[in-house]
Amino acid sequence: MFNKILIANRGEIALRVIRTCKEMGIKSVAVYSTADKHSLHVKFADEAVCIGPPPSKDSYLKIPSILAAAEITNAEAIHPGYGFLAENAEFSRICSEHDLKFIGPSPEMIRTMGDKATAKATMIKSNVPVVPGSDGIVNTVEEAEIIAKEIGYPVIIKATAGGGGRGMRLVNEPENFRNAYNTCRNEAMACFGDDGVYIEKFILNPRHIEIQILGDQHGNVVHLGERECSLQRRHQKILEEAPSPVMTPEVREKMGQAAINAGKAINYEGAGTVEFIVDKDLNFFFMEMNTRIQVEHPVTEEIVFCDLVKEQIIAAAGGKISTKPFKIRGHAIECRINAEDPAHNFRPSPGTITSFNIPGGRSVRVDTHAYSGYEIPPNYDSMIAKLIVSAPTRDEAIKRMKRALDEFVIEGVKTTIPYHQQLMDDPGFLSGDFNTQYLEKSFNFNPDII
Ligand code: MV4
Repeated sequence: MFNKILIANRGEIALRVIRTCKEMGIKSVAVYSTADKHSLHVKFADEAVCIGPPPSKDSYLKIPSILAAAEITNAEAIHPGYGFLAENAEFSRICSEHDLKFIGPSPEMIRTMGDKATAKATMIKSNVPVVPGSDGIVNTVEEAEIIAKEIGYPVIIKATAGGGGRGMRLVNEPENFRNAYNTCRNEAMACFGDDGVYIEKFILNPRHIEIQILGDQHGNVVHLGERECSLQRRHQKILEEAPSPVMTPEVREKMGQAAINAGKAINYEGAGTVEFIVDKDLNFFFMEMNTRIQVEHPVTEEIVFCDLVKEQIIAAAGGKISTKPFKIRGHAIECRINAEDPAHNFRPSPGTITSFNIPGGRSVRVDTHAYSGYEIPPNYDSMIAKLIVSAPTRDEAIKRMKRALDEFVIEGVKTTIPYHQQLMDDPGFLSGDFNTQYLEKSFNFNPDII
């Protein structure tokens, strides 16, 4: 096992990794930009190294500075968290070249899943259901147009280098196809330096359900059930829960096996997530695989009683992941608390937190790097806390979440707490009858009833 791990990240996820390191008896090294000097991840790590000024490109994305921090502290492994360098194949490669274990998959695994057309082709070979469409990237507009006509409109054009909602174009009718195709390719070239695109049938109003998997160097791949992630705005998840309110044991078994096949196809190592879009008849189709620990991993932890970061570290050290069949017990919900103003189109609200009261009580978990007096820098993601509750049933979890949201007091900055409070009373949310379009199309936040 490692003696010392450097965490190449900031905020709540850096603190989350430090906590598991402590419980495993592993020393932790935090890195921080000058803007994060007073963050809790810096205070609670065994050592901390400043790696540069506030802009991410000069600090958390600056590979030479991170390697230097690992070298001077004698760290043996690097945990990348999520975002920043977590899915950077070059970083994974450079770490191993410097005798540092990257806690995550190999460069090849990251590359295969990072190129969405390659990922889809890999899934087809492994019997994972995919959305009907082109056989990989298309070469000419003529070929693309024929495929669109065959699968039938509406179709979606996706950049192979995109993902997470970036580089996509919806086409409702044949007249608009050529224009959309050219625009999509040009934007893909400008954004990613790769203009490869592929075509898919557009699935109307799908749900987003993802399966958590774990893999190790001994060929074990297990799944830990699903997370319901349909409640999003502009491809940003707002609330996640597990299990999904629409899941059945039969579909879970099938989706779980598909996710295991996906992981086995690339000898996956560590924690990964296989994302599916799901139609109203519960047909599911592979979308993307995320080769990292995700923001919403705690809802899985709370219902399967497993520390996913611990499993990541064990897998990276060459150990065996827990393969005992996981049992799902109860229901967990996570609300993302962002320093944003929901009354003004979620505009970021950085600044000093003048008062911070964290909820507590039974089965309430708050993952945060913030505290009373903490100054939220304007340079990074606006998520300042994750509030996770669990209970035997979904109804009880919702009641507990309402209670916990009422106890969560944050003053000095605007937050998404009032938005979540209204969501907890929303009939669509309460019934579980929602999809990826629900928050933007059907749920109306009323800023006057806070
Ligand atoms: C789709 C789709 C409908 N049909 N593909 C958006 C993010 C990326 N992971 C894939 N996305 C979608 N792909 C087909 N063939 C609808 C979406 C989509 C979506 C997916 C998951 C969660 C939220 C979403 C919001 C809008 C569109």
